[in-house]
Amino acid sequence: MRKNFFIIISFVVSLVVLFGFSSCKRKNAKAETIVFRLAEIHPQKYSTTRGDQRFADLVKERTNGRIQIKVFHSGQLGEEKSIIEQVQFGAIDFARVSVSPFCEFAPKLNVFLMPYIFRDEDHALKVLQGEIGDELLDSIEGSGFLGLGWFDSGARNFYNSKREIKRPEDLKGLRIRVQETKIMNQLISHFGATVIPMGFGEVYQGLQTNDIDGAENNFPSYESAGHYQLAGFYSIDEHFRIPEILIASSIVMDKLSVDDVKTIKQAALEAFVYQQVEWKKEEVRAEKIVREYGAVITKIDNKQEWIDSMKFIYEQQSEEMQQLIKRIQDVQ
Ligand code: GTR
Repeated sequence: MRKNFFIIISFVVSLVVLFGFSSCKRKNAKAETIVFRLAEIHPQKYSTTRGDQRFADLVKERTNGRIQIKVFHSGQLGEEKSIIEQVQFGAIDFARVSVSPFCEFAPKLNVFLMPYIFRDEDHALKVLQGEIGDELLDSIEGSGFLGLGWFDSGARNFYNSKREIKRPEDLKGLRIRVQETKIMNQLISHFGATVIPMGFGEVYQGLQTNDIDGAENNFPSYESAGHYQLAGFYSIDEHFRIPEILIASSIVMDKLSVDDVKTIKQAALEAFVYQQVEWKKEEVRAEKIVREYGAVITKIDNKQEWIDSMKFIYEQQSEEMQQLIKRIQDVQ
């Protein structure tokens, strides 16, 4: 009887030990590989998506496969605004988004929504890769995000289905889709256009159903989303150069070691260098496609007139913003 009692006890103990060990092994196995999700609204072939993938590959390589990032492209995880919210509460780990919808969460970045803030592409890249770019990335911390790096997005231009836009007043009466951000709204409605905020993924349909007459974007977005087939008047006025940003969720990043975060940041910087080169090629390729399709591409004659017509936005900015603007303008 006593012997049987001991056999039962030792059986139970070994079961407990065995179970404990295997579950502990499972936990370790889980800690070994972490799989994160990165949200991207552009299709797989687009340069930002390829930049995201380069970032993911570098992280995987440098952590020996321990940290894996799966890129969900083509808006599989939703439109940018909702992606950003999900990153903030940790439901999505990483995202590549335009700075415009992100400004609401990181107000200093509104500086990139100042029209004609950059003289040209080189000026923009110098700022993003320099002290100011780093400072602005750091300014995001504390808002639920970690700013990892910038991607290039060139210049945004107006396009529509009705007529050529040569002067700011030609925008009058048009229904123009805008990104969901205050400054853009304010700026475009100033010219007598009706602004219609909507997600990027809805623009094609908006043009098709005539809910909107046009929008504004760079050549690659105009081309890859097929907008050129429905809104064939594209005017190169270059009113905005709004960068793209790679963000991570602080909730998620706080669980990683300092070394892992360092690896992730470094990978993002290298992905930026790669994407910049790809971006230049993509701009040329996209412009060629839309021209060949027969879109009417108008190079505006008097850029100064456009610059002057948008100056009022600068005057409305706070003292702190004015200083930041000046620092950016002073970068040579
Ligand atoms: C593109 C940008 C997208 C998105 C889009 C838009 O240039 O790459 O992330 O923000 O513009 O207009 O919504």
